[in-house]
Amino acid sequence: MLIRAIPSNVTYEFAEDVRAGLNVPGQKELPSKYLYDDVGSALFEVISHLPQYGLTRADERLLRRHASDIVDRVSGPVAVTELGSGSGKKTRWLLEAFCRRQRTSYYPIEISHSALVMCKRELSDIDAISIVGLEREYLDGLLEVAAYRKRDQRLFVLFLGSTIGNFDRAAGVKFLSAVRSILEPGDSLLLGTDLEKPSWQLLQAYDDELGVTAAFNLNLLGRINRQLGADFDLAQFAHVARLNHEARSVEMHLRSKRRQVVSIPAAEVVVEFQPDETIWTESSHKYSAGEIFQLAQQTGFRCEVQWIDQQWPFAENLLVAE
Ligand code: AVI
Repeated sequence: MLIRAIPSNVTYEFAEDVRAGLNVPGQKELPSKYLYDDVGSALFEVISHLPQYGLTRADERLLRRHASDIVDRVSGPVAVTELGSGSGKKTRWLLEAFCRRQRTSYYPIEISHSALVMCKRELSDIDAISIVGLEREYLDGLLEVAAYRKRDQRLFVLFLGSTIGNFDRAAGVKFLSAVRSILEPGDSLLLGTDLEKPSWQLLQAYDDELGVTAAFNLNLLGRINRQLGADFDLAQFAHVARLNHEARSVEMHLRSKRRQVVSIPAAEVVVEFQPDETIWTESSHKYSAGEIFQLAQQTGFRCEVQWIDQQWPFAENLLVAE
């Protein structure tokens, strides 16, 4: 597989975002995309196997069960691209179904180089596939894939795993509209969305008793220590999962156990934490099934079909660009 990387000053951007987020007056915050370095991605993989966290397995079940149906609804020559492919494991069923029909190009778009390498290892045994990985932010990668598109070829975009839930609702609308603006009428987007469920189930899913989600969250401070030379004492922070009923989301925070001062040399900042003060590291928004039809309409798509998992409320939605 080819991986197209562009030189970028990743550490500089990380330092800038850390400085800005920890200087926000009121609620300190860090962007959730930084949870996924090599350690964080490995911990997320473990989370996806936890009995309390059914999201990834529901996504996989739906894709496996409905792969042929999904693929049959996309006619003609197709290029497949995926925003945030991760290891690519759950995409296998769809790619196999496309490749049974015709030779298929697959463009995974990922900011993580190691995820692209895993993706190649996972999927390159499929017959009649060609894989070109793009080490890019989602929209930059999608613009590039659109530029490669051949005449009469449709784009089939995958945005799975309810990553849309990690955007707040307004940002989700903006993002899907931006995706739509890169597509042509008739192109499709398969969107995975985690659905609303009881509070107890959400709290267990985001604060498992083994402490894997806690480690996933705390690793963000570990990453800042490793990459930016900071002196966070991880034992002095605790993982917190909190429901936000108004936003219909679960939030992850890191709570300072005492007053402490942390220095982050590469971000040129010294940060003071009060006892119980938190850093907000992620929000995971949950949707109602009906809301997706409105979301599609609002962003220039039509939701053609929705498949819902019976064991864990999760929907796979096929959106067609109007
Ligand atoms: C990747 N994303 C959809 C996961 C979620 O459920 O929001 C990330 C995650 N955070 C804690 N556990 C899993």
